[in-house]
Amino acid sequence: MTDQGPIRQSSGQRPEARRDPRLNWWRDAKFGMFVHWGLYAIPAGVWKGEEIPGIGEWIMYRARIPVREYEQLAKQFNPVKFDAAEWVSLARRAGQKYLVITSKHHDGFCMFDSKVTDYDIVDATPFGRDPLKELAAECQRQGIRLGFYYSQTQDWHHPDGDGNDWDYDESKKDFDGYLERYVKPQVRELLTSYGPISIIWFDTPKRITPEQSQSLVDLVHELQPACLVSGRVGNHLGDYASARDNVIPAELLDLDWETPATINDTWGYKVNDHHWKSPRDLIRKLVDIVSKGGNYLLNVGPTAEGVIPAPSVDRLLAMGQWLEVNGDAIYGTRPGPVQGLQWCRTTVRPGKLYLHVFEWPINGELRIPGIRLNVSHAYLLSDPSRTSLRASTHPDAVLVRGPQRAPDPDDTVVVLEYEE
Ligand code: H79
Repeated sequence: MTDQGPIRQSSGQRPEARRDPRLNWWRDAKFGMFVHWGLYAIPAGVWKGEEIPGIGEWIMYRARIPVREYEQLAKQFNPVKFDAAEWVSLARRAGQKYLVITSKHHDGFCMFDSKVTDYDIVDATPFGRDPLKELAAECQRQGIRLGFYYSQTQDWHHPDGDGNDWDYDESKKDFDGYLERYVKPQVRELLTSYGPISIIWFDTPKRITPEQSQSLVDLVHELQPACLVSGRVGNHLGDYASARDNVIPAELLDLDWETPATINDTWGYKVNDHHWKSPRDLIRKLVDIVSKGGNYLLNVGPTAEGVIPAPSVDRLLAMGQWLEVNGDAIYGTRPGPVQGLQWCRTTVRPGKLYLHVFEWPINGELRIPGIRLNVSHAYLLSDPSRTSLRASTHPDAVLVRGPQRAPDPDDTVVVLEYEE
C-alpha cells in the first residue's frame, strides 16, 4: 500500500490485529456515528465577519487565531440544548452501533473534566457539565459502544503540541514532554473515568515516532485491554486501518478498515455549509464500504447550543429506515464474492448471499456473473412473505427474475439462499 492509496502507510493496521477476536464486535457493527463538537462550533466557519474556507474545526489554524483570543470562546460556550439521551437515541435509530466523540481536537480544548488542565468544558465554560460523562451513561443505557477521538500530535493550544507556529516557536517545542506529561495523563483519565471505552480514535500522526505510537497503544491496552486503537495512532500500529477522510477504497481490502466521513463538507459545525449528501448517496456509500470489508464512521457536527443540525438528523433517520428493512444484509456480514461491478454490490453470511442492486435492469432480469451457486431460495429482503423469485444457475452466472420495476431505488436487496 503506497501513501497515494486509500490508506496511508502511517494509518495502517498492525498485522497481528487482523485475526484478533477483540475486533469481532467492530467487524460486525459496520456503521458508527462520529461527533465533532468543540469551541469551533461557536464561530461556525466565520471569524470577525469573514468566511474562513475549509473544514470548520480548523478555523483556529486557517485564520491563525492567537491562543489568547481563541481561548475566550470558552466563556461563551453554553450548550444548554445538549441532550445526551437524544444524541444516543439518534445513533440508535440511524442503525449506528458505536459513537465516537471528540474529547480533544487539534484546537486543544478538552470536552471533558480534565485534571491536567483548566482548558476544559467543566473548568472554563459557563456550562460546567461534562458531556462525555453524560454520553457514557446514555451509551450504557441504550446499548451503543462509546469511543473517544483524541488528537495526540496536534495541539494548537499547548506550547509543546504540534501545529501552532503562530504563537509558538516550533524549534523550541518539547514534543516528547507534551506526550509524556499531558497526552498520556489525559488518555489515562479518558480510560479510567468513563467506564468501558471501545475505541480511542487518534488522528493525524504527523511527527510521532514508532516508539511514541507504540507507547500510546500499550497504555490504552494496559488500562482497557478490549479498547481498540485507530490506525491514526501512526506508524502502522493501530488495531484497525483508517482510510483517508471521506475516501472509499476502489477495491476489497484484506484488512480491518474504516472510512471516517462527513454528511456535508465539514466535521465541526459550519453555519454556511449546506452541501448535504443525499440519503441515497449515503446508503450506497455504506453498502459500498461494507461490500469491501470496511466500516462507515459518519459524522455529525452539533451547534454551539448542542443541537445536531436537522439535515443530518433527516439523513440519518432515512438510513435507519433503510437499515430497519435491510439490516440483515449489512450487520455481521462479510464482503461478497462479486466485486467490481457498477450496478451492484454483494455481502455474505453463511448460506446467504445478499445482492445489493443500485441500478435495476429493465425488465427485472438480474444476471450475476462469475459465480456458481446452488440457489435454494431467492427473494427480496423487503418482502415479508419471502415470495420466491425464479433463479437459475448457469456455468458462468446466476440469473434471477425480479419484478419489472426497482422495489427500492436506493438499493434493492435480493437474498440468494444456497447450499454450501
Ligand atoms: O477530525 C477531522 C479533521 O479535522 C481531521 N481528521 C478528520 C477526522 C483532519 N486533520 N487534518 N486533516 C484532517 C487534514 C486537513 C487538511 C486541511 Fe488544510 C485542513 C486542508 C484544509 C484545512 C491545512 C490547512 C492544510 C491545508 C490548509
